[in-house]
Amino acid sequence: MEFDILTLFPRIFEGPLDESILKRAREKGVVRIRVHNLRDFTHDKHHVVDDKPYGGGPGMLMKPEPIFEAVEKLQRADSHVVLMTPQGTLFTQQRAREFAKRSHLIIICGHYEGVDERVREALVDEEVSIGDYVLTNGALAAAVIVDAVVRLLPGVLGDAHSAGDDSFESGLIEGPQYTRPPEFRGLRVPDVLVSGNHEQIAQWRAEQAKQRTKERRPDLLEGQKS
Ligand code: JD8
Repeated sequence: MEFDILTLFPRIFEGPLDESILKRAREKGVVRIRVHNLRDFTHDKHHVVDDKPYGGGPGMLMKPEPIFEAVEKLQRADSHVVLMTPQGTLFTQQRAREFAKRSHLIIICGHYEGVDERVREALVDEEVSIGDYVLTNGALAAAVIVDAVVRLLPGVLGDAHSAGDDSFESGLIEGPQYTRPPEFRGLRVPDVLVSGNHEQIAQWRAEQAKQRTKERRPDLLEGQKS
C-alpha cells in the first residue's frame, strides 16, 4: 500500500512514522509513505500557501493552487483522496479496515482555518475527522490515520498479536491484564489467572470485558445487545 501525505509541516511525521511497527512495515516494503511539503508546489518567490478569506473573517485559508498541483501530480487511477478536517465523518475502526483495502491514499492535511472549498469540490473523495476535539492542524490527525491503517496490512503484525483480537474488532474493550510477580506491594493477581484452568480463564476474561464495556463504553454495547 502507498500513502502520499500533503502538509505544510512534514517534520511532524518524522517521529511517528519512523518508530516501532510503522518503521518495520516500511523497511519490509509492506507500505510506502511519502510526505510532501505543499510549499514545494508553489512558484512564487516567497512560496505563499495561504490567503485571506473572501467576504472577510479571521485567519487565513490554504490557497487552492498548490494543493491542486500536488494532487494532480500524485494522483493515479487507483487513488483515494482524503481531506483531514474537523467537519469530516468520524474515523473509526470500520473506516480503518476500508482504507486498508485501498492501494493508494493521498491525505491532504489542512492548516490555518482550512482549505478553499474548491479543493473539496474538485479533488477530495472523502473528508474525515479523528474525533470531537480541536487540533491546530490536520497533520497529527493524518499520522493517526496512517498508524491505524498500516497495522492492519497483511504482514505488519505478527500472528501472536494479530489485529483480529483488538478491542474494537470484538466490539468490547479489554478487561484487566497482569504480568509477574503474582503479588506486588500487597496487590495480588486474581487466582483464576494463575490457576492454569484455561476454560475458567476465558470465561473470566469475557465477563470482565463485558462488565468494563458496560461501565465505561455503554455506547459499544448498543449495537449488539447481549
Ligand atoms: C484539519 C486546520 C485547525 C480548524 C480553527 C483551529 C481532524 N479531529 C480533528 N480536530 N481538529 C482537526 C483539524 C483541525 C484543523 C485542520 C483538521 C486544519 N485546523 C482549525 C477550523 C477552526 N482551527 C481534526 N481531522
